[in-house]
Amino acid sequence: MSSGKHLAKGSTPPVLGNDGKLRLYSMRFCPYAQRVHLILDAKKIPYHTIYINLSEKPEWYFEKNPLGKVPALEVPGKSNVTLYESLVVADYIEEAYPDKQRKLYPADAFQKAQDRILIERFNGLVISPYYRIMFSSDGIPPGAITEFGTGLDVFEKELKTRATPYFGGDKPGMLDYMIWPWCERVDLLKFVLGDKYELDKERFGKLLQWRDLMEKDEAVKKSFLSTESHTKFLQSRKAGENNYDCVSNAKKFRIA
Ligand SMILES: N[C@@H](CCC(=O)N[C@@H](CS)C(=O)NCC(=O)O)C(=O)O
Repeated sequence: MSSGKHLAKGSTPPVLGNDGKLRLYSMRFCPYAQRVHLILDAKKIPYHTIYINLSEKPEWYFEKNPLGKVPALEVPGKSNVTLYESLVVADYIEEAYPDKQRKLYPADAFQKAQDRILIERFNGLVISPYYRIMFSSDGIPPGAITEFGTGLDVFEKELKTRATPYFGGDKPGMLDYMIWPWCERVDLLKFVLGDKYELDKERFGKLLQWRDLMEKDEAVKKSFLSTESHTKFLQSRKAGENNYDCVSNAKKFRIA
């Protein structure tokens, strides 16, 4: 699988055969699902991708994830029970595939805990104001833009303190990949804040350098979508259409 189309109500569950590969239920524009693509791609673990139409969810999908959300991961040998919640799934993959040479958390338990804290904090500091700017129905809530900048300040400062190109050191690690999907989408703010909006080059100098480096990372490239592609989907979402198949699939997202 997959044909690349997002499966909808009335579809039948895909038949994939027993090839031992993981199966990732995803949606092409979902940043939470992208987290799991990034981890699987960074660790070079083969997997199938099954895209789900989240506006018209297939009836069978609730057996995969009772919450009806993506991502969900099906593990061979553990039939019909899937794992969901992006951070839980990412941690599972890291622990279940220790033999893969690429370790994404620091070996030191204290440093690992610090990275976990930052991953959790990213939610309130950055993701939450981002969504309030992008999707509030009655205009941009007061303070949301300031809050978004203050949230990014924490990560700018952290990169400065670490004095490494990536949060993970010389290569991206779990923290880099868990925050990346929203950083890929920062320029989408132009959609609501106007074309002139961009991150302040001085205030966010380290983060901008990091963003350029991340775009060249092999795992990032596999799931990367340009601002133009994200904008296409956003426009369809704002028009109430949610056109999940608006960008040709084969080029940008891996199809197993
Ligand atoms: N906390 C979840 C969030 C996942 C999530 O909200 N996914 C969205 C798509 S980006 C979804 O499936 N929405 C469908 C719905 O809520 O019904 C995670 O980290 O995996």
